[in-house]
Amino acid sequence: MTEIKILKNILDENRHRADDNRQVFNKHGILALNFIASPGAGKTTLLEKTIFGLKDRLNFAVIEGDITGDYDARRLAALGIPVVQINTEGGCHLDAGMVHRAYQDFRLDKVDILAVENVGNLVCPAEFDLGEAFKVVVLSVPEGDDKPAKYPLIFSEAGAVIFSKIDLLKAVNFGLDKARADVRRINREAPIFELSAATGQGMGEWLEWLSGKVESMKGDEAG
Ligand SMILES: Nc1nc2c(ncn2[C@@H]2O[C@H](COP(=O)(O)OP(=O)(O)OP(=O)(O)O)[C@@H](O)[C@H]2O)c(=O)[nH]1
Ligand SMILES: [Mg+2]
Repeated sequence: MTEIKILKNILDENRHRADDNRQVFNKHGILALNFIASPGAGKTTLLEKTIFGLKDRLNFAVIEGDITGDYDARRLAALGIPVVQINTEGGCHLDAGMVHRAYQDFRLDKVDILAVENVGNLVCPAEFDLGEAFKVVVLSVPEGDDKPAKYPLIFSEAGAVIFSKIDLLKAVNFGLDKARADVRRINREAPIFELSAATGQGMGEWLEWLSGKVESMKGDEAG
């Protein structure tokens, strides 16, 4: 029983901090996104291509979550945007407190989209709200079309789902219809994008949808 209480306290405290983060992001008109996927699903590559595609129109900042090292942070900093690396030193997810400390380094009035790349993991990050507007859950097709059915919690929480590495579809025998239907059973709302950050296929639709989200958020503020 004690263990259950401790976990509840951790999650309650995280929720309060996440609400504080959300207030800060809203105050500054920032669309905060929490990118979640298995290791190697293509989060950083997708972020590189997303930032490259929109950076003339929108200002990005990135918080990179990794167990150790700063490989991904260096890849994204090469695009000339502000990046903060968090190392969890073994932890399998980011929490709202870590994100709070990380964004102190940014000039928030200059940020339109704050992208958080969570630690590669399809399970642990599901429980920890960071204060994001929504979670972007990325499933690369080599991982298999059964993953939405096997890891339903994270797909149920997604504000957008991306089937990535679609260029590998034929080679890995991923059933798009099955995966789509399984996501829909779990999550009625989230748009599902099918794209390849490597070839650019499907990227246009994702970028258009994302910039529309920023516009509607800024519109809500003005109104
Ligand atoms: N074929 C193909 N390969 C891709 C695509 N996107 C990423 N990759 C490759 O997949 C591998 C992992 O990509 P990353 O972007 O580093 O994946 P990640 O999810 O950020 O990985 P972690 O941060 O370590 O969890 C790299 O070798 C990429 O080149 C894609 O659209 N198609
Ligand atoms: Mg990465």
